[in-house]
Amino acid sequence: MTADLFPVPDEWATQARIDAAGYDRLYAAAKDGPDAFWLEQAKRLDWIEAPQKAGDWSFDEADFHIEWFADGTLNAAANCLDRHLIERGDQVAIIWEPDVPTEEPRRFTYRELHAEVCRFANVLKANGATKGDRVTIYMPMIPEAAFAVLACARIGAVHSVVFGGFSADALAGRVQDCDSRIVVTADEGRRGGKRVALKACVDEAAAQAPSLERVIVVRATGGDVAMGERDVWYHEAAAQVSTDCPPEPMNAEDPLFILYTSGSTGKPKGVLHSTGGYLLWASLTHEWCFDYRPGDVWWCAADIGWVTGHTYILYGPLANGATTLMYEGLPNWPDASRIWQVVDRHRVTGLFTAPTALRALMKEGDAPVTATDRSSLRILGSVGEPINPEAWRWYHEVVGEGRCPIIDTWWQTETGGALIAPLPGATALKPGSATRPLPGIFPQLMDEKGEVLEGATSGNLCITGSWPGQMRTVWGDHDRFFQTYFTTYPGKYFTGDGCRRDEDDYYWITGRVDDVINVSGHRMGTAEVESALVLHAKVAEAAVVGMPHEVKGQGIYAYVTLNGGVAASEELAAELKHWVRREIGPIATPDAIQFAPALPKTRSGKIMRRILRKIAEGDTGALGDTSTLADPAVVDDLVANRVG
Ligand code: 6R9
Repeated sequence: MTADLFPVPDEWATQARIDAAGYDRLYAAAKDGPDAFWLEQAKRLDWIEAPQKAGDWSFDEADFHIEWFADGTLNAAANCLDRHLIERGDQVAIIWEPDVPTEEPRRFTYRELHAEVCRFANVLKANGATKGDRVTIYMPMIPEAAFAVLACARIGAVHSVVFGGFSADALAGRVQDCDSRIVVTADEGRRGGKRVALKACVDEAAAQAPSLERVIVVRATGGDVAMGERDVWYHEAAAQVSTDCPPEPMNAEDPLFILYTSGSTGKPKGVLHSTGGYLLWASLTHEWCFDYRPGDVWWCAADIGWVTGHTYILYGPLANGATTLMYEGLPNWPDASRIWQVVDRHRVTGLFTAPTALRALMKEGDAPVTATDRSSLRILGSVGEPINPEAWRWYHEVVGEGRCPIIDTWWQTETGGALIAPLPGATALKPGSATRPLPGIFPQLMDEKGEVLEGATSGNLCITGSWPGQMRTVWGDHDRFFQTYFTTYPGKYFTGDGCRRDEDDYYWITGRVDDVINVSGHRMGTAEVESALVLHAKVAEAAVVGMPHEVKGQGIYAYVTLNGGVAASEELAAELKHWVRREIGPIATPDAIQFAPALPKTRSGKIMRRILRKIAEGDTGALGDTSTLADPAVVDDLVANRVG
């Protein structure tokens, strides 16, 4: 397969921070002298005690450990705020664009943001939060969400941001898992003109989360909420505290945050990131990949409930002293021009979004794009799922008018920041490829037998060594961390992704090879959806697989076996979709439900997901070997009654 090559334009090669030779130099330096390389890179952070040690790690079972800059001391919030005050105290740090376009944006300079964060930190302290405590943040995309995150970092509390679209049950599980005593929330959220009752969800979650003692409520919409014993209005508490709050000195290895993410088995895992290594990776990759320079207006159009929001709305840009835009709403509301209108309104220079958003916008045609100016745009990024070449080209040609490099960044919650991505001044682009590994990243492709594959080939993507932004553990379950990522291919970090490497050593991520599906760029464990389904009184058994979806990338296809005597019906299918939505959240809503008298199982009782995937994909002519099935006739029924 030959793909088009988009060489680095001359003006990029000459003006970007890193050109092709620069990339080669950095890559070689990180490989040949990692300690010196990383200690040098670490100087971009402001250390209270500068580290003398770089990486100290082993992926082997006998000696498993991962540490970076372990003798260094710093504070992440001070790196994002205090150190900018002298040089750029009056520069805008955060631009907040409201859901409703007729409302005024809000802007916070570094000085103002510093004061707001200190105030928030003092409110947390006044409510008992101390270093090491876990604080759950369940917020809409309002500035106070950023204040809360940075306030935790300032006092050394570990934040756990839970996406505002998750249900009360999902929230309760996450609060309990890390024993949060404090939840920060808002009365309501707003998105696309609709309101989300966040505080009411917290109340519901509290009933199942005995660790929860205090709920700090930001008044965002002014909507009616019930305030009880454990609840505190943020604005009332804020009026009682000062804006003076010294940053807590933290060891580089002290935890900065937990972020729950879906895996192939069990409940979502609390991915834990460190203070020093994570912050360095966030700052470095934001500069490398997006050629960040002073004066840029950077817009990462993610939600802070996902890792992309953590790294590229907050920590990376703010550590670099950038102006970062935070948007409350949806890219296509009130109409398909909105995202480009926001670009024009704030003269955005760099935009970072997901293929699913691009595909949805693409369907509306070019007119909503071309009706806008977009001349401020210099660079365009993509993240969250493989970008199909058609969407890539549209992004490049229609949105960027051929002028802006497309930076397709491959990474994961676990990796902290981008690992495989082009550098705009260094890397020729191929539509659909995340291109080349960043300096310090050593990928390997493996076959099913555990052999390393060389050259142009396809296999399972591993990373052979550690990098500063790597997760440090699964909260409360270090063994699960080791088992999940380091046992499939001993001595290597296994990503869970499949990947092709071409003759130019370019990497093409093909998607998950485990039971994780990627719906609109959001990770969803099929096991989670299955557990939600079987909680319903009428459901005996459920198996969930991904299916191709034009806009979402993957959709959720659920096979459901009903309890004896229960009749299948359209109404029941709708009820089950609603049920899952309530149990987990709207992003988990199945796109298709097929009622099945039985599921295809091996004689040992294992569900043959391979067959279920094929049927969901509509690829029923190539089901492969079904001879190991306990009852091959089951498959005929499934094929005959496929939904869609
Ligand atoms: C950052 C983020 C991680 C999974 C990852 C992979 C997929 C992310 C991608 C991509 C192809 C890209 N993924 N970026 N696949 N090209 N540029 O999305 O983190 O939510 O943890 O998801 O997303 O499958 O393993 P997370």
